[in-house]
Amino acid sequence: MQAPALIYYLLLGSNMNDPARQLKLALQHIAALPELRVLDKSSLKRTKPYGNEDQDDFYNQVLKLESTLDPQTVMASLLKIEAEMGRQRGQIWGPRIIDIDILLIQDMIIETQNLTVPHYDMHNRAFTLELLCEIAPDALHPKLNKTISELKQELKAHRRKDMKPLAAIVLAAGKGTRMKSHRAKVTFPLADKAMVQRVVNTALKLNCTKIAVVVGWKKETVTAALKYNERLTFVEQTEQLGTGHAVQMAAPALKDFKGDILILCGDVPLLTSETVRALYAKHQSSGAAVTVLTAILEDAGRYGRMLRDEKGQIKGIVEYKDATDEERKIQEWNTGIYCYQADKLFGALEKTTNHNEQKEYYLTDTLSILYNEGEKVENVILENLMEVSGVNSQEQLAELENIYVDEIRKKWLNNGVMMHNPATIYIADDVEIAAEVEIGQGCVLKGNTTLGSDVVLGPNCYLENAVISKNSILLGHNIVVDSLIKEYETLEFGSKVIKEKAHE
Ligand code: PH2
Ligand code: MG
Ligand code: MG
Repeated sequence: MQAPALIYYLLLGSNMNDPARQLKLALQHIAALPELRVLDKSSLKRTKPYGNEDQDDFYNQVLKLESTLDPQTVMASLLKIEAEMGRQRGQIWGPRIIDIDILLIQDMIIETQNLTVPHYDMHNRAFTLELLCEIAPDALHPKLNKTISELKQELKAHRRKDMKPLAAIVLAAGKGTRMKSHRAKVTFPLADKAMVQRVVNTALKLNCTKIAVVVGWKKETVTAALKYNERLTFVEQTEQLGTGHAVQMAAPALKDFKGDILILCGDVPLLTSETVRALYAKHQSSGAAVTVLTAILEDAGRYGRMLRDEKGQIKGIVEYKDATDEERKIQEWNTGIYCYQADKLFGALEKTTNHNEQKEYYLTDTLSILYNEGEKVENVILENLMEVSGVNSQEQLAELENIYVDEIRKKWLNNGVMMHNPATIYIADDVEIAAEVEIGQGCVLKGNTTLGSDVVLGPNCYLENAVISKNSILLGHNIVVDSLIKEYETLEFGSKVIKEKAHE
């Protein structure tokens, strides 16, 4: 007897190699599968990357299928199409040529190792609900017991309630004299990405709708160091008159902006989005005019000290150079990372003066100004001081890079990757490595490189945007750039594969 046909909804996604064309190809492959019929499809839309905001935009489309095949068999066919089209397994959040996700299969709930239906996260993704709603507004999400159009409405309402708009001002105008270089400091790379790019990425991860980068010294090189993003704007500070003055330069660019503003530093590259999110959460829940990230050290060196009133509330910050001996004993210091209500920030900045030791307009003075106006000043104390280590010299940059790359290596070592003399191995942050991979001494893995399972890299291989499919062996001293190595391939000692574009 013929099994009854099941209704499937799939989401196709791509953000590589002409994604719209990849989706058309995928649709053809799917339509050609036996015992399966394409009944309907949504429009094909360009969408902002979800989860990994510094990637290129995706294209997405939803399909409605009918098939008498069982879910596992359909899933296996879809995975085969992904593989044939050049998708590497293990590429989870990286850019992908094609991603085919099963969203719904009728009202089934399936939770096995290979297949989770409904898709585990579909109710949180606006682009998924948007497209699915075009062709199946009344389909039911069997776990949440809500229709697609209800889920879509809910997500929208949730967003509106939660999200006062957020913007960021990134301070990137300084020269960085102690780098002893003609280059602008924030353009120096830390693990292959300009420091200022890392800071901008953090702002992007927080969904900042506008990011104003304050540039000055060698401004063209700072602009050029940043990947284009429509949320970025550049404002110029022509004279170095202090942090308050620098932030004020962004006022015209943000004059219509009503919401909160993060202040980030272009030379503090390792601040994590989790920390900034915690700062922002405290800022919102407390209703403060400003919330500052502070830290504690027995001897806080030359950092600005936090001043508190008798009730323990922050009442201001005194810069080290202006501080008395008594104040210099204070252990709590200002990291220079803040979240402000936009109008309070620019209001307070207008009231700052340069009557201080350095004849500068200090951003830090806004805290006492707001406190004296009866505004709430809040803080979050940071534990991991590495995150706010600024870079002032080549030595500090090298130190931070070392720490950062070491964390990446540890992550992969703890995921089943074997490394010979790990300290000599370089792995960039967007690299993906399957378990059971062996990496020889001195290997360099850059860009969007992926290693499939059971790959062996001999010593001193250089890989950049390389896809090394599972079970391949690179004997040693190999170079692979912008290329794909097929499954079970062996590269002889010293052989090179360069820019023979993968999948084309
Ligand atoms: N898929 C992901 C992660 N992020 N973003 C967009 N816009 N579209 C996707 O299909 C997508 C994504 C992993 O499944
Ligand atoms: Mg997906
Ligand atoms: Mg998938």
